[in-house]
Amino acid sequence: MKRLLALLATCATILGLTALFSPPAMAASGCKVDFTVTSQWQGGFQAGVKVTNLGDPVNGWTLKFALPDAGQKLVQGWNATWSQSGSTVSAAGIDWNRTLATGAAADLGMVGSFTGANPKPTAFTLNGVACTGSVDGTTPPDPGGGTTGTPVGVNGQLHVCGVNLCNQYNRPVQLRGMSTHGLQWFSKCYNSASLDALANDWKADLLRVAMYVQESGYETDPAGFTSRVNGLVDMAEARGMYAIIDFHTLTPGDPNFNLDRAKTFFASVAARNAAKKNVIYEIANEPNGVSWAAIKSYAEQVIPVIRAADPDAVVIVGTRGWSSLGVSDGSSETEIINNPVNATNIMYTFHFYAASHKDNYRAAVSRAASRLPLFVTEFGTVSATGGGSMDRASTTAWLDLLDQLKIGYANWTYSDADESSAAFRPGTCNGSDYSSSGVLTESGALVKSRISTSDNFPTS
Ligand code: IDC
Repeated sequence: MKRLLALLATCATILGLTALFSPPAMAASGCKVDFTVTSQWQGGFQAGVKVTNLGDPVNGWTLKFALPDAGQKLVQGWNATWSQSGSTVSAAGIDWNRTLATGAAADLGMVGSFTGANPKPTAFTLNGVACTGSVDGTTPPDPGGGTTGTPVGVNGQLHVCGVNLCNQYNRPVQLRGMSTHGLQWFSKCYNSASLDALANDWKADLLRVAMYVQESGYETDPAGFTSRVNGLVDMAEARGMYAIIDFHTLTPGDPNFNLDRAKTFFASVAARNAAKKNVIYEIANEPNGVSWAAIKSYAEQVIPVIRAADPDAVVIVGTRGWSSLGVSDGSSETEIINNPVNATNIMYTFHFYAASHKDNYRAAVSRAASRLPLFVTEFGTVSATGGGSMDRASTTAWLDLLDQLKIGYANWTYSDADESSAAFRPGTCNGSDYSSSGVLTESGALVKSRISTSDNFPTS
């Protein structure tokens, strides 16, 4: 009987009747095009063309559109293979942007000539399907609450799977984003304009909210800081970004010093944010001068408080020696592997400052990555003081390694602090421009160029 069915299936395939034996493939298609004229002059214009794939992932695409005037010509185009036939312009994806996951976008650009009043093209299609901003002509489902196609919209609730962070399709993802500076000092840097820039220009997946506990932080005004953190969680959520709530302990280095404060704080933020998909909890920034056993004991008291209120969120646990997996204290990741925190759905923190932490730290991360789920919740391109010169070579080596291992990261800092680790030049946060290249420091420019590349999050 089996053989007969197989024979029938083969005949059907030959006859092109596969559809009788298997359900028809229902590929969802849909796209959105943002065509922005960035400059215009007598008879010419330059435009940015952002193509977002709203349908199933595509491997190879052609964008087509019609130029409104007869005399209008494509003069030059970039980030695609461009051509013109009559009034139709075509742009085909190239090596590095030919694959577009659901929600992924390619940024193209063109220069055109025109004679009429309006250079804006019409009738955009992607692989022959009209780009109406919806999927198959219907209103797209909106998993992210107004944030379709964003990191949270695509990935949904995260969880730890093996040594990776996985999305709602149970596939590993790497989140790349920025850390705030201390909220007690740099609140003015976190507003609608700066978070829009982080989501739209930096294309960040993640905002780490660094709430210092000491140094004029949480301990001085628990209610005020708790509410500031919640406000930033909401602002990240509205833009489809994840938020890491960082209980930024630093001095003293023993997290148990703040155990009661941690329980109070996390009980409150976990209850308040339990229904959200974008929250990750980081329970101790950088334990130092303290044993792994003491950190583990702290974690095993704080994690149940979070779980009681928000059972499915990922929790990240700081490690010994300023979250160096113990390396800065002359130890190593083996103390954690041999005595892990007794909890599920957790990751361990690793921090580095590229000018201070090099090959032996990279070796530790490479070894640990196959045994422990790791998240680089903080790193600097400079020295561990947060200042000094940027180390481009070491930063690049680090970020290449993290990309390869799919380890998420957040850079210290998305602020205009007068120190070389800051992404913005001093004074930037007094204004409203967070987008132009003129406001970036050397570190900001490097990190932005790394974070803003396409995520290609897996969706099946
Ligand atoms: C630094 C800030 C600096 C501030 C200091 C206060 O950059 O402006 O005066 O904290 O404690 C860390 C810490 C992080 C440090 C950063 C740079 O998590 O709080 O920020 N760093 O020193 N670990 C390694 C480096």
